[in-house]
Amino acid sequence: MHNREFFPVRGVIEGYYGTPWTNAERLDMIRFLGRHGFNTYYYSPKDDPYLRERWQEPHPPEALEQMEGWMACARESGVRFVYCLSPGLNMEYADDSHVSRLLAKYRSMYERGVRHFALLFDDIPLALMHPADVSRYRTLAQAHAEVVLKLHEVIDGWEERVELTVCPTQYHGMGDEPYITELGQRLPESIDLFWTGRFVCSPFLPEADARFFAERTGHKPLIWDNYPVNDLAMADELHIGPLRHRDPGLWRHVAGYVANPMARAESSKIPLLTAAAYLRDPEGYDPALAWAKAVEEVAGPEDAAAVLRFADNVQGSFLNETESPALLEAFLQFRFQFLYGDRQAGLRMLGRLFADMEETALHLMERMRNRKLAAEIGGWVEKYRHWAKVGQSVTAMIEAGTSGRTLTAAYHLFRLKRWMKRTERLPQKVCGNVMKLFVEAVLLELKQTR
Ligand code: LTM
Repeated sequence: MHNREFFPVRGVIEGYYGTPWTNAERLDMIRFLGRHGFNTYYYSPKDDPYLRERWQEPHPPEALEQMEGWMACARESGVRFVYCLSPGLNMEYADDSHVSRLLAKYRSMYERGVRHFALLFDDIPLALMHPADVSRYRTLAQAHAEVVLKLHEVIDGWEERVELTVCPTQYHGMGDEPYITELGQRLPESIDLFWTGRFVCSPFLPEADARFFAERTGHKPLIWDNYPVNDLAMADELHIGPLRHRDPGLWRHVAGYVANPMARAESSKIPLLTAAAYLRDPEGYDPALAWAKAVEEVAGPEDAAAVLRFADNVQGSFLNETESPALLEAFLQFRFQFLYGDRQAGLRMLGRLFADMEETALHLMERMRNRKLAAEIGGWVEKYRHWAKVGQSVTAMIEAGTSGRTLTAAYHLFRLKRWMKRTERLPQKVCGNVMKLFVEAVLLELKQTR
């Protein structure tokens, strides 16, 4: 089957908290999306105040000028540009002047050429807050449906065809919660509803969940996948691992798939390329294979192996609990060699492992050709280099200790503790708990054999 037939909407929503992409990054990303089979880009950074807190005010002229550039770039790239507003922080739904201002803002963008709009009600209270709303509506869903339907009726009468997508306030869960069921049932099927799966960040997106959501709400969900985004509580994680655990048959029950990326635009391209592979062929999608290709494309063939070696240690996320699998396997092999096999061979292997780790870190920091990628992942690579130093101190300590050089062993123990302290001060999540547990196990062993 040709790729275009699986997911009608294949998009990216710039929908994270944090510094929005720069003008150049956004233009580059829109072109990248067009080249890789995506067909939609949603402009919705949480930190553009003119989309949220100050939704009633016009965008400053320079911002509008840039926006026209994004729209032109999207047209040339075969990508739909979707203009999103999130008025829910302070909108009074019962106030007709608020609804009129909302319409006026959409209309002003229509006049600039936008034909795809979204109204986002995420991350606001799941309750009516303004006294006038409380007295007019029975439920929040009723208020939201009224605003959406008014908007829909007006934009439906505009000269050219316009599409509207809505993000409900309850955008995660099963679809049978009172708010979302009511909202879905009040809105026509032609309006897509965003849904992030059972959770805000869903480790799995099963086909059956999407089907259930569609049955309860009357809308095939438009997946808003909160991967690779790493904002707020996830800020210390670097999400450059592949997309995982999205059912091969998901496409049967959804209106489309939209990924929320990281503020780090260049690094986001790696997981986004794996998402592109999934969208092209969900049934045949192989995360490891797609990942290797994605890294090669973004980092370039000369640096791909180093990026993959490093990236193996930053895979921990809500999508993947396995931390540093290659490192863990090496430690298990070392333990076996040290206790039951050739002790010296085990130590040599450990020495090589940590020397390679440091060399990989230096390669990425100093010699990687994609300098933008190097700058974006730099903090994590630095932590990886710190772990290499910890590992080198552990190895030297074991070597000295097991050959009776007690003073040297004590010196390396001192160095180890210093590197551990420095490393643990760095907030980035690298190697999960694998290095720390290895060091603790060695220190415990040392204590017991004293
Ligand atoms: O997921 C949705 C619909 N809204 C927000 C996003 O803006 C945010 O980026 C993600 C991840 O923190 N979580 C949300 O709730």
